Amino acid sequence: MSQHHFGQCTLCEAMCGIDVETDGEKIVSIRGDKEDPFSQGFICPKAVALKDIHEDPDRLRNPVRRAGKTWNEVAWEEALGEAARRLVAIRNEFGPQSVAVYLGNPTVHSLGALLFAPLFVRGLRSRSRFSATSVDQLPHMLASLEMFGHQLLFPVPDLDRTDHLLLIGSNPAASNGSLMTAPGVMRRLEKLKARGGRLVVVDPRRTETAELADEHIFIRPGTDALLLLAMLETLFSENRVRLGTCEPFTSGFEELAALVLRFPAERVAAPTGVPAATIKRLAREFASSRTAVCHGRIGISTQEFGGLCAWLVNALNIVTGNLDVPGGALFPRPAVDILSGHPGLPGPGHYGKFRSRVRGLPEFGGELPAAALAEEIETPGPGQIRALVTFAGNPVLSTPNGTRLDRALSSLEFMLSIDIYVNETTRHAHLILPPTTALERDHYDLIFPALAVRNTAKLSRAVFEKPASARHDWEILNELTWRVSGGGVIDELLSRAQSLLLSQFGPLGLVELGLRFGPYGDKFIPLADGLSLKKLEASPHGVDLGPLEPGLPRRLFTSSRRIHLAPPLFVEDVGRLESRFRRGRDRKPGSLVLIGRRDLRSNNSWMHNSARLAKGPPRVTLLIHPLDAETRGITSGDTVVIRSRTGEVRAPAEVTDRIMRGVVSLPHGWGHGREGVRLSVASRSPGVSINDLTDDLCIDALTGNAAFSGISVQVEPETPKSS
Ligand SMILES: Nc1nc2c(c(=O)[nH]1)N[C@H]1C(S)=C(S)[C@@H](COP(=O)(O)OP(=O)(O)OC[C@H]3O[C@@H](n4cnc5c(=O)[nH]c(N)nc54)[C@H](O)[C@@H]3O)O[C@H]1N2
Ligand SMILES: Nc1nc2c(c(=O)[nH]1)N[C@H]1C(S)=C(S)[C@@H](COP(=O)(O)OP(=O)(O)OC[C@H]3O[C@@H](n4cnc5c(=O)[nH]c(N)nc54)[C@H](O)[C@@H]3O)O[C@H]1N2
Ligand code: SF4
Ligand SMILES: [Mo]
Repeated sequence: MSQHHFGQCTLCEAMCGIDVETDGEKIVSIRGDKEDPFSQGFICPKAVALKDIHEDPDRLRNPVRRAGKTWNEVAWEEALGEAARRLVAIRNEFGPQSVAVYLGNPTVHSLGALLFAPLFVRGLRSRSRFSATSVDQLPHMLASLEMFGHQLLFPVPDLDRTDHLLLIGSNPAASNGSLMTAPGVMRRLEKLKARGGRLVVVDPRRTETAELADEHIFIRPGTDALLLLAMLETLFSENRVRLGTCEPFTSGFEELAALVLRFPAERVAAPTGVPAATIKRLAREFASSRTAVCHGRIGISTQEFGGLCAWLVNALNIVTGNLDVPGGALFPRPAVDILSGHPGLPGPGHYGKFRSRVRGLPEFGGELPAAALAEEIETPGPGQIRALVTFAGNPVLSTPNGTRLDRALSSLEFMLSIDIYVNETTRHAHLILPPTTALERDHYDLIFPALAVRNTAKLSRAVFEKPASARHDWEILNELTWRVSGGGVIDELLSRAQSLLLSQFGPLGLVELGLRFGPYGDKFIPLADGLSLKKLEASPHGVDLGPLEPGLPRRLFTSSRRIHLAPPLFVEDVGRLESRFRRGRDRKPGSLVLIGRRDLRSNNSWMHNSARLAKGPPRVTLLIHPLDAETRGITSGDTVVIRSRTGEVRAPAEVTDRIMRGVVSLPHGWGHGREGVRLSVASRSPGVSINDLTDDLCIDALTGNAAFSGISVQVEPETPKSS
């Protein structure tokens, strides 16, 4: 007899509702849940691949230990004991900083990991903490911290009500949206257009999203901060600014006004490649629209001026009166409020409290930039990293200068990976501990409701009971935590007691507390009507809690309870931007500028082992403009060699005018041809890694975030054509 299980897809940020039909242990189908009030039946092709992950014969199901090039299964107790012993031994000999940890992207998509990884990391007592944050949204987090007082207080575009959406460096047609949880985002954009709204896309590539837009504007990679400053200059000098409802609690208006005057559109037209008249028109159209919202993502955050861009996007929304109003950018009100300050949940955050040992890069929220990981492993001296734990991360493919990190990992004295595959990163581990995966665990999303375009709540129960021999990620983390925590007998006892208590509660027990004490909760008052796990259990498709609503200044976390429009950190960084462009972009003659891209049927570096997603024409191609191709004697399909300071790769060329002249694009997440990778499907079309070309020295110096966009490369045919 078949059964239907309703839940949430946890592969990306969109939180789509899924309907998984099973027959015993078999998955019959995975479809969109039509009754999910938020996603209304939408799913993308990746959801169906949850089945492939579940059934993948290459997926690890038991701990494995590496002996040279072979892997042998080990019992859980033995593996956990050994892992902890080796980490503690290295810490005892070389000090706490010698043991590092890297948390990857799927950490935020697992309730158990999200709650228990921070405890494990704290237990390690090391400052050598890294995560995918610093190859992703760190600039946005710094902007939130500096402007609104909390690293996770993100203004979210009110997609379903806005009259004008300006998207900069974001391609939801492929990514399904980011820092903007909106299942079926392209349907929502179509509706925006249908109700007479305007969609404008600024991107060095005419993306699939740009194809839908009313207007697409090419921009030179890495110059968005200049564009945004010039848009603001137009608005200030033409007296088109208004703070609207935020006026009583916004400071820094005069400073911002004075600063942007240095950036008239005429001054930035050449470096950005956007004509002055276009910049002014963009600004005027934005400001004169009844409601408007600007949203920037990966393209503006993983670049040399990511911090400035994230700040200026917020500033544009604020000075046009579009913050905290319907149709503009609003702060969600999630049912479990992760900003509430509950113990175990992230605090407001901090920046620059300490710096990395080798390059002096700033910490953010207690983490160091991933771009510094390799040098911290390679550079001798006190504090050198000698052991590494990776959790759900593949930094060899996902962080800049992956080649260098790849080499560095092989020099570690000990490496532990908590991961489900032997891939480019985990192949270096001495031990791999595999947790259960999405369909085997309960889920309640703690992060993405705080980024969602509508307030909703949903509980997903595990589709399958986990096999008796399997462990959930939180169980693994919890076991490791008490084993590594001990600073003495008392510490160890306390830590063990905490661990026992937490394992009694389990992740859902903690969610229950958050729900009932949360903004929609019953506060445990008898007979009170409010959200609880039981209520959610009774609504398997999820609960709609309504559109986003204004919430300022109550929601602000700044000590002044004001929005800081011109935080000193950003104001100072404008000097770096100016001198960068005064100097000109120091590029070798004939060089091109490399950017990345995403593909709808891929998920960063790790879903290429699903045959249904991997099929089709090769996706790792170099997009190049016809004029750039012509001067180099390149035609579509030719293999080209792409070189940068850090490395070289080969890929077929795809000549297209969808990419700006002077710019080339490769997708990220491929490069599965490395020796020892155990991904049988992915290895058949391995592609190459763009991060063998990106540079660990190219970062946003303010935030330490990786600058993937704007890498200078040389491109030539592998075999020059004879003329
Ligand atoms: N050039 C370039 N580089 C980029 C980007 C870019 O745009 N351009 N994007 C960046 C961004 S935004 C991100 S978020 C990062 C991602 O970078 P990472 O987080 O380092 O890497 P992922 O590719 O997400 O790899 C996820 C890992 O988790 C494992 N995994 C999958 N599911 C589970 C699970 O349930 N539990 C555990 N324990 N492990 C699991 C997979 O096997 C894989 O090893 O890449 C960044 N790198
Ligand atoms: N299918 C799929 N979905 C995903 C992922 C995936 O790998 N595959 N990854 C998930 C993750 S971890 C994240 S963080 C999100 C990211 O979500 P998005 O931010 O939407 O990611 P991208 O599709 O990479 O879009 C970034 C865009 O920025 C453009 N760009 C590059 N450089 C510049 C620049 O200098 N200026 C401007 N203005 N634009 C620039 C690129 O051409 C690209 O179109 O996607 C998530 N969803
Ligand atoms: S867009 Fe696709 S991957 Fe993302 S949550 Fe929805 S179905 Fe899952
Ligand atoms: Mo990401």
